[in-house]
Amino acid sequence: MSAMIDTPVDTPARSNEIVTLQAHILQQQSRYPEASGQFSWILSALAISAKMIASHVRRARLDDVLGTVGNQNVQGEQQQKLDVIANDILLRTLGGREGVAIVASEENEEPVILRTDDSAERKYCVLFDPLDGSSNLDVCGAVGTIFSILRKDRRSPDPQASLLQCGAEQVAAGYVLYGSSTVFVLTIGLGVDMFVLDPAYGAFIRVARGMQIPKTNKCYSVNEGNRLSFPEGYQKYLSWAQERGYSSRYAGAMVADVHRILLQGGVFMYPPTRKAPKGKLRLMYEANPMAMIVEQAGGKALSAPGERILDVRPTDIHQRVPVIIGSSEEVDQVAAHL
Ligand code: AHM
Ligand code: MG
Repeated sequence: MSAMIDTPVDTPARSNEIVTLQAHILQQQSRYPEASGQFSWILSALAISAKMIASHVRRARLDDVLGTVGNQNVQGEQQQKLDVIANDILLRTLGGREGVAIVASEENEEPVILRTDDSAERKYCVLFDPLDGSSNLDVCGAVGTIFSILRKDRRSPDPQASLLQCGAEQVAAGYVLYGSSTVFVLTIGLGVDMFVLDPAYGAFIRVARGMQIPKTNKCYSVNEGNRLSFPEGYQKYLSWAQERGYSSRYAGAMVADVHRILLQGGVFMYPPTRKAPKGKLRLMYEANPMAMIVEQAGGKALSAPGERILDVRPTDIHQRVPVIIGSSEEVDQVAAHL
């Protein structure tokens, strides 16, 4: 367990503990004696989904599920076969959890209303991108799942309207990176913790607590092929960074790019382009959860200078937003050029 990063709350005697994601969730739940356990059940559904999707990703070529199914999703993009499989897994695991009222996915035009009864129990909305960066699959590149959890607004008569909350209202957010190992990164608003799937035991093991993004790192992550169609400020920033010897790293999957930045620092951007004047990334299930994780780790996440992603008021569950996210000083540098 030498990779374990401990927060000051761990005594030396406890730092050698082996803690699974399941045990971690129960530990967190025990801090809230009034908790019904519904929220923990939702996290456990996400954990089992992650294991199932990881297994499908590993076998994608063997099972011949690469490529597209010939449909377009609501964004007008080709759905990959594994996009559909991952979406189905999440809908089925979350569907069995009493605490989930509504799920909304990148792959479904309309949110799925699972439960409308307004019992005294608190209910949650779960939003997700089941397989982010899925075009990487055909070349064995990294892909990921991103999720965001909101409280269902009991006062709202329209169940869909209760989804349209600012990212600052999220009660939890996370992502799963299917890379050289399967990594589960989670925040419930008490810092950021990281778990790695041990394939020998089929369990996510906690490897880092209270993660902090380095304040600075001379590295940017952006699709530079679009440079000439970025607003001028972004182009000036790129020239500024290149003059100062910055490195460029771009995986084509936001989960992989943001994960690198969480560990090593730097800035990830998806600016407005001529083709996508509001940027490409989706606010509710890509930008918001990543912004919560990055802020919880001491970084910054902006949609424009002075505009926190987490404060953007949504009007549509599939709306897009420009993204500048990462180390605080690197995000400030981008914003200063805009
Ligand atoms: P997707 O959810 O349809 O896979 O699209 C999102 C992905 C991000 O993961 C990634 O950062 C971006 O699209 C890459 O887009 P581009 O190919 O335009 O650079
Ligand atoms: Mg995506």
